[in-house]
Amino acid sequence: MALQAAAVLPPALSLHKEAKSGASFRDSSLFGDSFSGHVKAELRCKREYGRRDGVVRAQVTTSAPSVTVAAPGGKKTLRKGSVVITGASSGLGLATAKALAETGKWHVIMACRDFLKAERAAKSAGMAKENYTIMHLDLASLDSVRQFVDNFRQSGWPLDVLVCNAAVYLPTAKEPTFTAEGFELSVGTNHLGHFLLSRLLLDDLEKSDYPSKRLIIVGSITGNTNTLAGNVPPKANLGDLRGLARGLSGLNSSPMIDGGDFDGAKAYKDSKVCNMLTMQEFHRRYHEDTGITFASLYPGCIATTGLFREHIPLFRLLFPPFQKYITKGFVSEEESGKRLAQVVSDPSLTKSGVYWSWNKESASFENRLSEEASDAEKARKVWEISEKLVGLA
Ligand code: NDP
Ligand code: PMR
Repeated sequence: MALQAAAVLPPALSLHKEAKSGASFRDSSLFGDSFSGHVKAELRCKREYGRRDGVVRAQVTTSAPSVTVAAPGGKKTLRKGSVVITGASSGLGLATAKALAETGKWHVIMACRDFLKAERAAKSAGMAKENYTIMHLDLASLDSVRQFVDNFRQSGWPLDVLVCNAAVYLPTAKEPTFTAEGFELSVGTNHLGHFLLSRLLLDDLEKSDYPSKRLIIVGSITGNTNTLAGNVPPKANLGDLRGLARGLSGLNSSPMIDGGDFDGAKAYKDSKVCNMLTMQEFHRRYHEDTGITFASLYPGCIATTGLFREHIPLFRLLFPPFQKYITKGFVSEEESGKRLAQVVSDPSLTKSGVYWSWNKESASFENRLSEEASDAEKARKVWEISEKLVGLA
């Protein structure tokens, strides 16, 4: 029946039969549907926002984003899930978008700062047009984050899962650079941009009728000092948060969370600690009331991604073989994408407040965070200071 339905409908209205529930060492310079008579299908106008030459442009496409169908036997089949992934134009984000899109069970909203790059990336990854929408988001601008939220709401897509994945890593920078609002760029983008985005989109997640709603923030081993990788200097350390409390502006205060001198590699690792603390604070504040699953993860060392674009060429040459043959922590972009896609959609990964990792057989397990990355009092303080910085308190 479902097949017949799909055959008579235009491609943009094809229905998806779902079998499963979706509930389912400084100097580091070297390494420096089933179908019944009661199908309710809606044609919605989708606007895809692109930015070229600084101009935000709107494109209109049609598709059927949300088809929930009651089968005659009373069994419900699941509509397509709708997932927003930040930084889906390369690396882990793109691989995850591709893995989810390929299932035919997910529509991926690729939230990216470079519309054209994202479009090319989706095409070259072989993603079918009806499985994704690109929307502009620059996490280094809080105005852009707010604009994205408005645009997303106008688009009509539900929000079932939000993946905060985008990041910058500036290990060779001698001087700090800043976001539009004047926050040091790594913490401003990786933590504060995502903090505002996820706080604003929490309502949208809560409204979703999808069986398993999830908010996922990508963490990392390098922010966890209970690991060998996390002990490679400079180590993550948020200190007493004095720099964060003063706004990371670098003007009359430090650009670093702990109030110290600027260090790009440390700023990245500190931002990952903030990401992991934020996920746990979300869990404590909202899981029980909303039923949303909050999770973080370390996807493995994806040594080939654009994250290392600012590093010296020798590092980029030696880092992949070092991780493949020495630490054996290497994971391909494709494999890392499958891992994050699991955290998005696997019915067995619904536990909230978990930091997921994978063992050598590529099986997921609940990992332990470092003392600092699991410090509830610090998480509360980071939350409270961050909400002031982004204008929520
Ligand atoms: P990539 O550089 O390939 O991807 C990062 C993405 O973030 C890109 O799409 C980039 O956009 C986007 N981005 C950067 N700045 C902004 C911004 N201001 N606004 C919107 N998007 C932005 O790196 P990875 O895929 O490796 O990193 C993805 C995540 O995985 C990060 O959170 C990282 O911390 C984490 N991670 C990575 C590991 C690794 O070994 N690579 C290990 C552990 C965690 P653009 O394409 O336009 O540059
Ligand atoms: Mg690391 C089991 C050992 C292990 C793992 C899993 C990683 C992951 N790294 C390990 C060990 C080491 N690294 C050792 C022994 C060294 C000293 C030679 C080392 C060095 C090193 C450097 C210089 N490693 C790095 C760098 C980076 O610049 C990367 C970084 O810290 O980015 C913030 C990095 C990484 N090592 C990893 C992972 C996953 C990274 C990328 C970090 C991230 O995205 O969080």
